[in-house]
Amino acid sequence: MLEQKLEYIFNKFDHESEFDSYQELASGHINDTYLIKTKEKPFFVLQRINHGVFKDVPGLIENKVAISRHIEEKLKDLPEKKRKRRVLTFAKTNTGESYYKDEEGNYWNIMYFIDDSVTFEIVRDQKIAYEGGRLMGKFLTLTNDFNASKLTEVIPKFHDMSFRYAQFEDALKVASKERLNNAKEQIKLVENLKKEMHIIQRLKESGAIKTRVTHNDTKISNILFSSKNKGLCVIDTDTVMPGIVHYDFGDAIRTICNTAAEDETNLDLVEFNVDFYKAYTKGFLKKMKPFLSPIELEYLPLGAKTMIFIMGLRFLTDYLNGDIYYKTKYPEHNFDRAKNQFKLIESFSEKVSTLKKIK
Ligand code: GN1
Ligand code: MG
Repeated sequence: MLEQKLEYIFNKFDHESEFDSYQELASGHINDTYLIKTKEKPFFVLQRINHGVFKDVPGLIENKVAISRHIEEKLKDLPEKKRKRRVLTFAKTNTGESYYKDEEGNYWNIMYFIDDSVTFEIVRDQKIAYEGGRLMGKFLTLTNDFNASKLTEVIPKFHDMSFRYAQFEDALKVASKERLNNAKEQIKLVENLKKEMHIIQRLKESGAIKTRVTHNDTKISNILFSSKNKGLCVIDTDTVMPGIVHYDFGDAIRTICNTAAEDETNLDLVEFNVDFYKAYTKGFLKKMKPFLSPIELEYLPLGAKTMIFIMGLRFLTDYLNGDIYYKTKYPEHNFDRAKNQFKLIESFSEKVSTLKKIK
């Protein structure tokens, strides 16, 4: 049934390929993503965009197509084959659109699958952290001259701390007694960190930190590596929109420096890895340093803490709301994710004086 549906959607796109089979790529929390295997390569990635979460899907697709084109133009000196491994290429529908809207109102888009590549959920090797940083830094340098105000804000206030606190405070009012009671400790922590967790936002609002094109979902699983572990291509550009460098630096650090997966329930395994922070930062700044002001640089460590925190806050909020936003695999999944992120903050805080020396 699903197979037939996917084949039907796949054939709405202009790629001259024949559908063979599919495989679900289940690591995302919002959209549905499938690898489409064809009779002859290339393979494709077919994605159903969650339009409950993303209210302006055409705007989202326009954003990512425009960013891909911009990067492609920057890489035009590379041979085509190589270039197509460094930037996402989207296929158009048979009628020339960048997305297909099906009879049920679902939006679909297709990318060419970048073959012979790997992704990671957890980093075990410093070189991966370095390469991840280099690639993210490169992504930001290549998009640095793109006018961010031309991008649709696909989720308004996505990383806005006051907005996320307001959602949390609303969730406290509707949460079940049981969940409120379970999360007592975490709720207290959120309240205690309120002032510190607004520092970066205040700097943004005052103009001290500039707005630029950012990816906004730079977790390690959104970085594609070659089979030789070289950073290849930044993927999942759904949330590309105006932001600040701390969002992308911080969200990558959140996953790269966590010694466990974001939903690991054994919190003894969750530690902040300083060596990976060093390696990521080295790779990132190799590309990005010339584009950063002293104040942007100075606040990178707090940016990391802020992004770990905001994800913990959002998972906790969703838990209190009764799991209405993220995909979950079991009832306490969001709560486990929140506890995991807050444990990472604790470990980060123990090591912060070392991190501040890394520039
Ligand atoms: C969501 O769907 P996915 O996995 O690409 C979320 C990100 C979070 C991430 C946590 C639109 O991303 O903000 O960092 O989960 N995306 C949205 O893993 O909310
Ligand atoms: Mg994403």
